[in-house]
Amino acid sequence: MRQFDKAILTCAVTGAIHVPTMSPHLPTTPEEIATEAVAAAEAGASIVHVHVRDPETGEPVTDLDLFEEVAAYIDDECDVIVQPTTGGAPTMAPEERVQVVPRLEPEMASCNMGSINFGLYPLLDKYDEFQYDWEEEYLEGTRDLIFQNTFEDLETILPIFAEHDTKPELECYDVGHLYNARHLLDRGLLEPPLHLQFVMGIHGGIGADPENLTHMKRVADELFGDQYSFSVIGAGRNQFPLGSQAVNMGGHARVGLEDNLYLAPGELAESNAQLVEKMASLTRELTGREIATPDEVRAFLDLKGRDRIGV
Ligand code: KMH
Ligand code: ZN
Repeated sequence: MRQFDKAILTCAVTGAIHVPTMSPHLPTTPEEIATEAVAAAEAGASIVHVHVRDPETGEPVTDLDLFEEVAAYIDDECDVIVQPTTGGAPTMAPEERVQVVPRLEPEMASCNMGSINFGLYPLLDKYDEFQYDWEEEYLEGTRDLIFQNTFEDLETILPIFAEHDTKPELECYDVGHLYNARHLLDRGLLEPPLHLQFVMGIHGGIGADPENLTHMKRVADELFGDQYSFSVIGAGRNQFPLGSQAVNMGGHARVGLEDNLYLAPGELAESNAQLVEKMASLTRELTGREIATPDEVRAFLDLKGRDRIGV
């Protein structure tokens, strides 16, 4: 693993897993998403991971004008690294999801390392009524859905990242995805060093157990030696336990309402910034590591820089 004395905190501000019924604090309009991202940056996030939603209904969309509006607002306000999703929602096709890269030409974007089941339907059991018509159908639809990221998709998508010098953050939902990344590295479709995101606790991916995080790192060490860094997403209530373990292991952590709606058991987070503040304080207290600034992350990950983004 590449050593970095500072910890990188990413904030994923809205995503495509949660629906508006689940929290009144989930940002959905471009203004809300952008202001939440700026506040998260002020709280210590060096990277903000961004999805967009229909401003009227909160439904996840891939509207490039919305992405552009959000990115432009954030860039005007602060120097955080804006990382748009190319995962979009599990319901969207890969060729549609990647279009944000040529449009924004961002410094980084997420890139999903394999196809998986992505079951959001268990969340249905927690709610009796839904605010919008689309929500129940959207969650139920994931019972029979594959989040598609085939080798052919990756062969198409990764050259688009390379063309725009956009660093892919490799979302790995299970151990096999690490081997997919090694294969793509061997074929020259990925360039070292890699920045991996271990996504743990999605229904269809690896479970969010501490032993599994140790195992993911052990396999990554074997496959990539000192040519990779990693961050961890612990879905739901696993956000802080796994984030803390990750920063203790010398890795990095992602928090935010995309992955977890709660500040503590039974207590909804009122903002993304609250989640970042909590992770920053846990990181300092548990490890003594300081939180990296966006420019320190740019240098560590060798990003092209803000002066070369499209928007
Ligand atoms: N939604 C998370 C489980 C992406 O947007 O490309 C992982 C993620 C992937 O954020
Ligand atoms: Zn995402």
